[in-house]
Amino acid sequence: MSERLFFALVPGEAERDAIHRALEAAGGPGGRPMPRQNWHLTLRFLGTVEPDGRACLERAAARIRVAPFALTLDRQGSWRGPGVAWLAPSAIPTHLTALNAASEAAALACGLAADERPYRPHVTVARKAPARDTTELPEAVPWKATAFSLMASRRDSRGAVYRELARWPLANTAFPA
Ligand code: 2AM
Repeated sequence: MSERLFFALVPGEAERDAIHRALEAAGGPGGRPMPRQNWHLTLRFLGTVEPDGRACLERAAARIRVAPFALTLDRQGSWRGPGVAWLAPSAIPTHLTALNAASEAAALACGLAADERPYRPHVTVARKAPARDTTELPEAVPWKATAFSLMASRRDSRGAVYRELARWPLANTAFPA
């Protein structure tokens, strides 16, 4: 059965608590809030993938070597058209860029089309949100990225439901000491 897939960083409970606090300090996410369990930072959207494609992506992901890294969500804003309210890092760590590039390479190696759009790392916190200028978050969110995940997305009557299919630890060597 085909599935809609994406690679993502999945926040731990500490990060989720920090996102929650940051949203409270900022006066709420606006619009239709994304439920806490849905928060994530997409590394590469993969679209609809058949089981063979998923197996290929999992093999390719298992070969990705990027060390763990820290990032800080310190900005909030929205995209007018889709009404997406988001939190984002103002400084994009080189390791996040590397992980996006490695995800792109995995997608291409598995026969998916290239993603031509610039990578804009963000955590969607609401949909149908009113337009707002990009501003600094009153409380920044520290995030320790120690793993990345393959996620499946489907819609039910309440909106998007995400499921983690696989997770790989971040490590820059095949056999960490
Ligand atoms: P969004 O939160 O900004 O909408 C699962 O749907 C994840 O993949 C979400 O983080 C979503 O980003 C992203 N996504 C969904 N459709 C996409 C598309 N066509 N191109 C890029 N990213 C997409």
